[in-house]
Amino acid sequence: AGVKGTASERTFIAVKPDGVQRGLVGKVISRFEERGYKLVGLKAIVPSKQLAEQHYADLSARPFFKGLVEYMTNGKAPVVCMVWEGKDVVRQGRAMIGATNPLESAPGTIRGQYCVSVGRNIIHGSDSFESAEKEINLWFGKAGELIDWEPATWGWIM
Ligand code: 3AN
Repeated sequence: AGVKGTASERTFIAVKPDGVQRGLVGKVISRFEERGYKLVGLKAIVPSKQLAEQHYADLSARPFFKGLVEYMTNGKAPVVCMVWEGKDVVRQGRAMIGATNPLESAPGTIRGQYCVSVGRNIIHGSDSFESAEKEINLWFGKAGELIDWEPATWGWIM
């Protein structure tokens, strides 16, 4: 996940199947691009049950876990997986996404603008640098899937 606190910090962001169904992939990408972040990985996949269970392992004891895994993996739409890079991107990503509880997600945030249900909250973002490392490895484990590149604007942003 790059180096924490530097311009090389990385986070894992995923538009979940409800966000893909609702045509919000472009909006999510635009928000991160316009903020000044760099897209270093992108793919659409229907995750295996094993992958979804590993991703949400911390929630395995929760009553909604089974339904959550089913909704992530049923193939009614893919999950659009991304890795974004830039200064403080883990914490900024969470701030841009907004709170998990829809009643607490501020109107300017992604969730605050586009959703009302906690079980259909369109987007995932790593909640810490350590989670980002784990999730990037989990979803983008294969060599060559992440691209190091230098945007012409980088020096004007970071
Ligand atoms: P966040 O996605 O903001 O990090 P977590 O890690 O507490 O929040 O929850 C992960 C995902 O589990 C949520 N994005 C949501 O899809 C689902 N989820 C969380 N709480 C509930 C709930 N009470 N009922 C249904 N689904 C939930």
